[in-house]
Amino acid sequence: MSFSPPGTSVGPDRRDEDALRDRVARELDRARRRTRHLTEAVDDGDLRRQHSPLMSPLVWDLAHVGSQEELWLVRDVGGRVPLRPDIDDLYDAFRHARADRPALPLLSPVEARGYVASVRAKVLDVLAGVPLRGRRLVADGFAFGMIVQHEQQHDETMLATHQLRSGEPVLTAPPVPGPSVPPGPDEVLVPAGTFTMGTSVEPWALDNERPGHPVRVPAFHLDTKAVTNARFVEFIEDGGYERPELWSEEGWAACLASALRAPLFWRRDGDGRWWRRVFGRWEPVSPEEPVVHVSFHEAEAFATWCGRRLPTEAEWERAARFDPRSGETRRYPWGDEAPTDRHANLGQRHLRPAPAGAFPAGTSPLGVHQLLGDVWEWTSTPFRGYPGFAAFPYREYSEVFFGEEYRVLRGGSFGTDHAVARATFRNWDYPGRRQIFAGFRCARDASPEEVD
Ligand code: AVJ
Ligand code: FE
Repeated sequence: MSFSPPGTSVGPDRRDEDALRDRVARELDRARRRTRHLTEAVDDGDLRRQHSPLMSPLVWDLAHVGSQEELWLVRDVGGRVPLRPDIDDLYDAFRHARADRPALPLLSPVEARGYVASVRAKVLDVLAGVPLRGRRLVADGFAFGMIVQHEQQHDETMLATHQLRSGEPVLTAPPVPGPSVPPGPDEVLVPAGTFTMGTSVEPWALDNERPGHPVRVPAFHLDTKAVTNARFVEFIEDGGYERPELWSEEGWAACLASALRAPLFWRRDGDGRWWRRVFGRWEPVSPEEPVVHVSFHEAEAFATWCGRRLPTEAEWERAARFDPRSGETRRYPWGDEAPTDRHANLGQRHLRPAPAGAFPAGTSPLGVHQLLGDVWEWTSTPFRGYPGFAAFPYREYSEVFFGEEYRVLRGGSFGTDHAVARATFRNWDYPGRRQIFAGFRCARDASPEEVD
């Protein structure tokens, strides 16, 4: 583990730093293996093609990952000369809308692969020499952690592009586990109380998760499971998509404009059975799986239909972090231990969400299943900075997106890596979007007699 020559005295700080360097290198490599898996599964034509106007060509994501890595780790952290300053503009997400990216003079697949590999070689050289303390950008390996999370998030975006693409299926994964415990009651009462929302101590937490701050949450009921396909079919069959009173004004306008009838990727056969396309394969809709590929508007209409509502972001995080035994705020629903394969359906190990009860080790103390993994969960809260927010290291990561037009999603999906899926991690999208791996669970206010 230590790279010091024999005879050199190595203090504990130095040894910790070497262990951190090893961890950073492993995390960078894990992200890169996933990127390669996603970009080697299809041919060059497919890599350059735009599979949906909502998405970039996969070859853009690939070189963009390298370009961000070069910008932060080679130039800023390493103080080295840029490899390709001429391509900065092409891979600046703010310069070109996704829909316009296929027309740009992008690097070819072979050039993009060469570019990301050269950047990575330089980064590993920088990593070997840079102190991981002192300057805030490098303290605890933050900038490296940020770039790992950036690549993993683009990997999830590329996975969403794979789900949108038509043609022969190219991705495979083992089936999800079934429930190994009965899911128990449908909802739990989360008692009123104050918890620490966000974090000031998680070393790789991004700016929008900071700082940790106390939030008081009134008592509320939360579903122990994400809404299933079976329940969503009931909503459809009960005229959910035909009843404006169930929808917000904006939601109903979106429903009419896109003639919504069902979640994205669903179709009904002549016998009235529902099918859904999963990474290129048509299959009967699985009743017990969480519904996925619904917009915030669809989630909200469903909740209204069953006399409920979506949880706020603070309610969601309290349910995910509050330990009723100690009264403390923890890192994960199951405690402070980092996620393993036993805790949650994360990291693209499977290509679909799992039914409730499949990951009993990840259940919260109150009995809420699978808050992390499976599907991103829509909350009712617009994306805003926490009190005391300060953009770091750049405004374009979070701050420029703050405002009423985005809603926050929590918890991560089957396609989210555990380097990203913290209980404090915040995702956001437009309320009408359905291409991400998003579902939801419902909540409702507690009545006064239920509150002590
Ligand atoms: C946090 C998933 C909304 O994909 O736009 C990627 C993550 N930021 N590159 C996005 C991100 C810069 C971001 N989301
Ligand atoms: Fe990006």
